[in-house]
Amino acid sequence: MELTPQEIQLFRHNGFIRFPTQLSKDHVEALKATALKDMEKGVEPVARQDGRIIRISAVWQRGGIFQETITCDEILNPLESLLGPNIEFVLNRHNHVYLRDAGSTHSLELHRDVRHWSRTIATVLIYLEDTNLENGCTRVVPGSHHLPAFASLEDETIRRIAADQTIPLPMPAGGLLAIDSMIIHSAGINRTDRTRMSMTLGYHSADELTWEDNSRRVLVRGEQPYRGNDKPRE
Ligand SMILES: O=C(O)CCC(=O)C(=O)O
Repeated sequence: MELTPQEIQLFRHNGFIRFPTQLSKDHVEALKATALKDMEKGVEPVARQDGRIIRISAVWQRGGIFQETITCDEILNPLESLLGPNIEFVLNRHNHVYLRDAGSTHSLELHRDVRHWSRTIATVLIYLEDTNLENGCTRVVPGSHHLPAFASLEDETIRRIAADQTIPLPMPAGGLLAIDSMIIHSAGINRTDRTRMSMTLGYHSADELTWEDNSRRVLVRGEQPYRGNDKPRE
């Protein structure tokens, strides 16, 4: 399903959009089961907090259902409305599944994923469990992707403005949230005794000025056209 011109405009204006598509219940259960198995077995690379595995990284490289999810139509069809027909998946930003519990501290601080609008990515958050105010749904500052590129969240005024304007975005299991990664955002605190699992994926349009193969990106839709003006004429 494509996005409407209004949804595309809202994404550009606000810096986020809930996709009209969702992953099926079966897909979510299978993905969750595989991620939990990798966590139980400690399949590297993983991140730990207080000895517990709270994140599995390099999910593209794990293949199987992870790659099926990264390339599924439920994500790539609406993403194509934002990025155009040639889409690359970014291996070295996100590319992970988080299991957040009450003790998790990762990504709780308001932040941007990238530092400049000329190099932003579209991040898709896939919720593998319902997220809400209690278990720490994602929080965003609408429109903050337009703030000056190097507005630093270490600056006290910017931090106060961002904190005052943050809104929570509850999502159902299987729900897909796309953000412009320049948007100021964070995960919320999980105040329950249950987990909150989500997968985070970064995409951008295929770079028409990059000539060499880039081993840190994978083309997941369309083609890789080179349009540099040094291209030999046919
Ligand atoms: O999981 C979330 O709600 C936000 C994740 C996040 O901020 C990040 O991965 O940069």
